[in-house]
Amino acid sequence: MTRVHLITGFLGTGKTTAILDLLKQVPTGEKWAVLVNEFGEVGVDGAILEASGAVVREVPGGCLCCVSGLPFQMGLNMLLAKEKPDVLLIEPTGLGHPRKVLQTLQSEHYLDVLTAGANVCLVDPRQLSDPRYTDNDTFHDQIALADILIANKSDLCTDDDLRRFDQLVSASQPAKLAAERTQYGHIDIELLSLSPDSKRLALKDHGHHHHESREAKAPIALEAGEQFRRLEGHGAGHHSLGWLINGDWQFSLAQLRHWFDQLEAERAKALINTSDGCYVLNWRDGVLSEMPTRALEESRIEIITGASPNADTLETTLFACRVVD
Ligand SMILES: Nc1nc2c(ncn2[C@@H]2O[C@H](COP(=O)(O)OP(=O)(O)O)[C@@H](O)[C@H]2O)c(=O)[nH]1
Ligand SMILES: [Mg+2]
Repeated sequence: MTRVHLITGFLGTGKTTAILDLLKQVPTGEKWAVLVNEFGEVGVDGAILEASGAVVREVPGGCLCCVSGLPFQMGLNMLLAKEKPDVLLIEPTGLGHPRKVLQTLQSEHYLDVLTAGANVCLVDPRQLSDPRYTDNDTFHDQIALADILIANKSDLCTDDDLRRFDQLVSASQPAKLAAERTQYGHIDIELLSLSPDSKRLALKDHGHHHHESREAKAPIALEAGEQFRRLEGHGAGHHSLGWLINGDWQFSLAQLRHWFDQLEAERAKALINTSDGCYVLNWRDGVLSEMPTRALEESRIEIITGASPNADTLETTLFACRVVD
């Protein structure tokens, strides 16, 4: 039996960071795997997790709850059959609704292979006073369905932000199994051994507006000789714009920083080959974080915006950051 945990949280709250940290705590002899679903078409998180050596399966393009179910189930079935992990962590897109995923995992089909572990929701407490989040049903449902609530990014929070988080926890019905403040997604692996409350899934639906139906596709890669591919998508009131770029292309890190500085978006991330080496670039609320990573076969960039992005302009300015010798 594989114990499965959903790691939820809105865009950029620190889900991938938390998973990377949990994987470092896995006791020797145990096998943990990750299934990651991204809103964008290009898929960056899967590659970030893979670069850390984790067993990963990726379902890009859409929200797990709305993709017709099949690509998700196929991804899940293949991962379970091939890897037989002791524990499976699922990172749904920050725009995704967890209920359908939980229902699928608890369906008859998986009775013999999966046991429900505690579900974790990461919250950036600063968002608790921001109507962009507090007016969003998915935001509330992610919190309601979680067994464990984590206040991440506490280094960036004011006392008021943290107080709002504490109030949220004490007002939660049924009570949360655990609630913690943390930074950089650090969660004690022991917390995941807590048994979840099976009644939580029966909670009233906050009124999930089904996103436009989108097919999740298999993870994509460039064809031999292909230089780049641009991929666009939309759903849940958001747009995704991304590029897969031949790994031979090198970008100037300084110029990329400038490009991100000019960016107007909800979220952006990249795995990219630069003249200073390969990097994971993570952009959120105007702040860019940089982390060196191993050599890449191809670069991947993904932007999520509210309004429809000007893809041609963004592409021209992005490609102008390329170092051509
Ligand atoms: N300052 C600060 N940054 C964080 C913390 N946790 C994560 N981050 C950064 O937030 C960005 C988004 O994190 P990520 O794990 O990709 O979020 P996800 O979209 O929920 O998977 C990354 O640049 C992280 O390094 C934290 O506790 N404090
Ligand atoms: Mg992520």
